[in-house]
Amino acid sequence: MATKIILDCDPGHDDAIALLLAHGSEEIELVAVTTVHGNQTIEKVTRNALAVARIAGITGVPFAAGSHRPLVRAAEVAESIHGESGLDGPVLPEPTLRVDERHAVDLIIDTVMAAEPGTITLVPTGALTNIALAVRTEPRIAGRVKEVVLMGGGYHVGNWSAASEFNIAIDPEAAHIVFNESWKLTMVGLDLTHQALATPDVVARIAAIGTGPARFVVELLEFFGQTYRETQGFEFPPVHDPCAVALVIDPSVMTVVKVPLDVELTGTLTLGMTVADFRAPAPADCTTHTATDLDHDRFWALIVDALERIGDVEL
Ligand SMILES: [Ca+2]
Repeated sequence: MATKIILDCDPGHDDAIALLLAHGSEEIELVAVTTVHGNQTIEKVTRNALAVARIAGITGVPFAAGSHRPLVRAAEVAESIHGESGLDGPVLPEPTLRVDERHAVDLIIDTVMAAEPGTITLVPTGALTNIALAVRTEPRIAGRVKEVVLMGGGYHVGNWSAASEFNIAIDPEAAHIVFNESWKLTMVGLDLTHQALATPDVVARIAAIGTGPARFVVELLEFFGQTYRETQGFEFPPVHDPCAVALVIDPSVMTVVKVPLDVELTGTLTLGMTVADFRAPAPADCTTHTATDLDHDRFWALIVDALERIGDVEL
């Protein structure tokens, strides 16, 4: 049976690919999409999510807009990576889906509380503001979700600072709430996602699919590749967010280890760092995990499969 997920995202080039992967996978049932400030403003990322829905042919799934800023800190956006629109590169169609009237936090709570316990997986690929607010508003969701599989953080690597990853760094307080909840949590961080490089052979395989959604992904990767080369010194861009979706589709696509994790809130150099304690075997009551090693070929095969299953979509 397909795993039901709520994708909480800030599209974002890699978020857009994560959305396509979730939609195109037989192993996933996308039950809601929620947006959060991050790569761009909430208005822009919500519009982008709806445009991707049209490109992918997603219908019948509620899309709700969420938090416009972090819990405590001033909002930051990643314009240097994702451009002025948050999804620069491809020409985006006008969205046809209308955004849900509910706030993302309410849609998350409604969806989890209405479902059978243990059936909904939360997949956050942006700042954790919505997820933190949802579990503070309705604490019972912590015991009702199946698990949280998030893209963010890293145990050795940072990108927004030397020690912190963007999604965690821009709202560390929210991340602290989410990492310290009682639910099972898996961090798919930069140590893992920096292995998910869109190498030229991968881009060629996607281009060869020849459909509208595949062309869209190639255009995303071209823009993303350029900004990653210019601002981060990467030869090929790491495609972060689909890694979290891939783990839900196929747990054998990466190695995951149980390890105590926490989020630094007071460091002067390390604010927003996700600290993993690898000193000893994790205690029995540890609920946090981190991904370590990616099967690169298997990962990209999942993306190609999903795009082939989506096929061509009439715009
Ligand atoms: Ca993202």
